[in-house]
Amino acid sequence: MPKPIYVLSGPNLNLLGTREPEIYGHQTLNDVQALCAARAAAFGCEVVFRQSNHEGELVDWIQEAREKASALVLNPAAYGHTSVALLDALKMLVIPVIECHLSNPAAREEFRRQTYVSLAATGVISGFGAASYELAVEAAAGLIGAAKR
Ligand code: CA2
Repeated sequence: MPKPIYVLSGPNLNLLGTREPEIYGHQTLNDVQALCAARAAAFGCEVVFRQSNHEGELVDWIQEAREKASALVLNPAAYGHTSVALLDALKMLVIPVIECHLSNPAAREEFRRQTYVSLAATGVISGFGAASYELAVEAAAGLIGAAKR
């Protein structure tokens, strides 16, 4: 089995499913975790699934992914729009990086239309709700050469 696919989520996503369901859907982050694990398993892969409200903790996990992950799926949440620290950490990775968003930030407020993370991402998947994560895991599996079982 390849190294796990790291799936990291940024601030406030621990509250997913509790508000703004018209934008973010009804599923909780636990539901999203189960979907990611199932999609990875279909490709013979595992996920390490974590969420943090703290920028530095996300930086630590991105650094950890350099050694321990085969690919990284990252929903940076609001830090995507603000954090040069996340961008700098991502630039040190040689593994595929899939940026993922539940909503489609490009169709929302002006301040959401760009992310620093995109500058270091292999690709971006946005706007499909929880399925954005599943699609991102599938993309990551494809990029590391994992075949569907
Ligand atoms: O669409 C996404 O996944 C976002 O990354 C979500 C962020 C937002 O700042 C980005 O522009 C787009 C916000 C996450 C807020 O977390 C929630 C907490 C409770 C219910 C719903 C979302």
